[in-house]
Amino acid sequence: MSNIKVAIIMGSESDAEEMKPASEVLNELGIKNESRVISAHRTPDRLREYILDAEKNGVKVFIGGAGMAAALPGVIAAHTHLPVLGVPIESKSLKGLDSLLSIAQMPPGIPVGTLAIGSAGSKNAGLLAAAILSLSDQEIESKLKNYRKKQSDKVRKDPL
Ligand code: RP5
Repeated sequence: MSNIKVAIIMGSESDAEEMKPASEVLNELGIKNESRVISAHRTPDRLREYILDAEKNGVKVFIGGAGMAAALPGVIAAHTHLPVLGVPIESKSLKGLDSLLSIAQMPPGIPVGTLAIGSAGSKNAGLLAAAILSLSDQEIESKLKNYRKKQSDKVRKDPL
């Protein structure tokens, strides 16, 4: 892992499509990131090792995407003091409400910043990671401001 600032971890390969907007927006802002499939319950040892290595190698923000019981973001947060952003994956049976409540309802002491369900949350997790990095990186700050300006400029001013 070299120069990677944001580590995106998802619980299953089946989460990849919904998690893609996070890496896309980070790439657009020129922020190095890497996406991995590591499950909190199927590969717990691999998860712990990855988080500890990532911290040592200079990762600053973790994004965790998971569905159903969605323990992953909380387990990431258990292993690091760095900011962890959680993306609830839209599950089949409960449409992601299960994942949302699991990720948002962290007991006090170990926080996970919880985003919206699915690809909207994933994109916002990427943008929020960029905002966190912008606190100590002027280049990211200016790219993020420019991204926001372009977004504002696209909103129609004339009446429909
Ligand atoms: C969670 O269980 C994953 O994040 C995924 O959203 C869900 C189902 O996983 P698969 O059975 O599709 O691998 O751990």
